[in-house]
Amino acid sequence: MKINPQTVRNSAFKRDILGGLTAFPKHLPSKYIYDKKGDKLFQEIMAMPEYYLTGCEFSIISNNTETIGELFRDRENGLDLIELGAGDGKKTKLLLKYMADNKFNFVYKPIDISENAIEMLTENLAAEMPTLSVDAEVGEYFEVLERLKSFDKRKKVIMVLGSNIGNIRHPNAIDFLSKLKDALRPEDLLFMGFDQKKDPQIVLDAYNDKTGITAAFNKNILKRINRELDANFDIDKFKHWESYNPETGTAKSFLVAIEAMEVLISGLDLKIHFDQWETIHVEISQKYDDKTVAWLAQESGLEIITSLFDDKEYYKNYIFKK
Ligand code: AVI
Repeated sequence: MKINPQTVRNSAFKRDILGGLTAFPKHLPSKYIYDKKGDKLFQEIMAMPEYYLTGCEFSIISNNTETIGELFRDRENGLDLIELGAGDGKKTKLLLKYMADNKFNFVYKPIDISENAIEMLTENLAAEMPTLSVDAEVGEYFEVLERLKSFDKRKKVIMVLGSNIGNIRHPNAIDFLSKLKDALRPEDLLFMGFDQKKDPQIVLDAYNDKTGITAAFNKNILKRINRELDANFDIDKFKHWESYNPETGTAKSFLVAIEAMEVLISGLDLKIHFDQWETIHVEISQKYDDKTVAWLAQESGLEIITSLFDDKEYYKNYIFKK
């Protein structure tokens, strides 16, 4: 029997929504925010002045393009540049341009969970850099990690930008980094962005913009459940709430029910009760420091070669090897 991947995805979606909304306290996986509308809202978030992460990482890569590019280079056999969570590729293009201009022999392999993001990126690269070798894939990080091992004919560099690792808790981050390490050979590199601990107000503002874009992004998960699972969440009855614990470096996004209510999710044959002020925890955005990154690396069997940062040290990109 042939299994349709869309069916598998739908059943994982159903299982995760059911599990999260019947748990106490309630929670939902942030990866489900990213449908077409969620992708668009995330683009808007990245363009907001409060969301410093994108600008900081862009400045790190643009100020150090040559250093990074030359660390990646393999003059003999070339390399595969694999990007997990490629998004719109704006920052990566700086490196791709350097590598293309300096006659690197390489293939760029962007991988993203969003079909929509991959489609837009490949179209855009075909228009802007038509001679580039691009081999894009849609998939979840953990699914593709296994496949990465088969890229063993020549040097590979794996990139995870945008502090995407911050959306998972430390034990899962160690698991993720350990799996990445298993996919690396001694000559391979891992280039990863980690948002840093800083003035707590700056972190809070980044996830609680006055224009309400982040609130709309967070609430998009309820809209998606309404649409895909025939539910009747009244979006206006939920308030976006951000917290940041400067001790642990964990920012958390919640949706808070402003009044008691019942929600029917027909696709799950489920009625859920919300007490007034009951929460749904939707996302964590972990902030780091050098000690924490060194600890994560040690726990995962990785070695830090170097780190690069912006002038305010809000954000750091670390280069690891096995
Ligand atoms: C994708 N990820 C790293 C973003 C973050 O900063 O945690 C998602 C996001 N959520 C709200 N704003 C941005």
